[in-house]
Amino acid sequence: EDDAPRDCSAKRQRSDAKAPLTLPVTPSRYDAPFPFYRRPAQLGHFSLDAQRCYHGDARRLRYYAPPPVEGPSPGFDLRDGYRDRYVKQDETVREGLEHLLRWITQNRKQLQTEDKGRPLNADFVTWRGHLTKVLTTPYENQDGWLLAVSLFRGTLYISEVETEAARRQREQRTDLLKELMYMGYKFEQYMCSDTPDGTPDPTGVVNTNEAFCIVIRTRLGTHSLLFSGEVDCTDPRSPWPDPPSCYVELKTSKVMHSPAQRKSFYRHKMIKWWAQSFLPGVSRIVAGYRGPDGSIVELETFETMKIFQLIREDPGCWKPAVCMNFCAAFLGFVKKVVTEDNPKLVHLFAWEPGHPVSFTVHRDSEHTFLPDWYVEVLSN
Ligand code: 0WD
Ligand code: CA
Repeated sequence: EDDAPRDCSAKRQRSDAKAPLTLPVTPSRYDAPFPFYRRPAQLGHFSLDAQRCYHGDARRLRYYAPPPVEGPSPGFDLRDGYRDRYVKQDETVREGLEHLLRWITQNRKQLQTEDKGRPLNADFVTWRGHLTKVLTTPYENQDGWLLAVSLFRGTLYISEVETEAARRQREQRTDLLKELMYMGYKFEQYMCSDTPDGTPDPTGVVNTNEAFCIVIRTRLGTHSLLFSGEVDCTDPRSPWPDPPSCYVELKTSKVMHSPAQRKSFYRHKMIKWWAQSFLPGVSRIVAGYRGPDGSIVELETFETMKIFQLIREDPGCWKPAVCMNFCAAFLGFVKKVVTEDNPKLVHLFAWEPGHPVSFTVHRDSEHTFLPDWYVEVLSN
């Protein structure tokens, strides 16, 4: 009965002969109509607790609870608790796709297809954050990336590998930057409650081990995608009450004083905010603007679907269609290059600003990332 998958991989191998070795990244190459992107559907969720342990439930889901009136000076002190009420996730632990793979094994039935050789009904499995990096690549001129890919039973798994530069930056992070990172999490605590009608408790501890993640299925062009992303909170009073549009993404940014500052914010920061929320269909982003003393001076809500209208007036700005067309091209490139179904084989796709995307091949190396337990469960 498993003639079909073998046939399919044979076809893929034949086209391999013509597989290109690099993929260009120049925005003008991808300046075409917006590609097909199916409305993202939420398949499920999971939580990571204060010890970073997985639970297949919504125990870490929080509720959007903004201060009474949106306007100036909600009076949040984002530095509060940095020294004495902060538990930081251990960043030296490389989790890879682990939590998402666990969710997949526990929800196999709803992901199955007729095809016995292909246990998951998806071309790609990855974290949302990895796709965000791909989307913003045509406009990125600072940070490169490394994405490891393995083809296993008909599905391509994409898992990020930390670059040397990113590791150095992480290890040499200044105190100022560490505090800024804390302030983003503190803002979430000021804006979220643990119950739908509750009020935030800013006296509590900020623990970055905790997370609520949703699992999304969608399609970009010819590529079906299954990915997971962490969401900050759901709005019980959302104008779009169904998941995933009910979620609200919380962000902080430096308060702006001039049109030039706002223009630069739209060009360089908004692209990341847009890509991150657009991918899973999160409909709103709430920005808290920080004053120099670390207090929030103003809140602003952005509707994800209206961001392209804000940037359209600036001809030098990024284009959502370029981001999506590049992502579709990258996924197509990966499909062409990675054709051998083998969980121990890793193609490492690398990109540095100013260069095209290239790749290297690693057999049975330290880059292998699909865990044995996962390979075993999906082989049966
Ligand atoms: O170990 C790592 N270096 C990474 C871990 C890198 C990227 C993600 N992750 C983890 C996250 O902690 C999360 O549990 O994977 C899970 C899902 O990630 P995602 O949603 O695909 O990632 P992304 O969209 O990049 O980030 C979403 C949120 C961030 O919110 P902001 O507002 O900063 O974009 O996940 C959190 C963060 O709150 N987050 C992290 N939390 C702790 N440690 C990290 C990290 N390294 N990266 C992102
Ligand atoms: Ca956030």
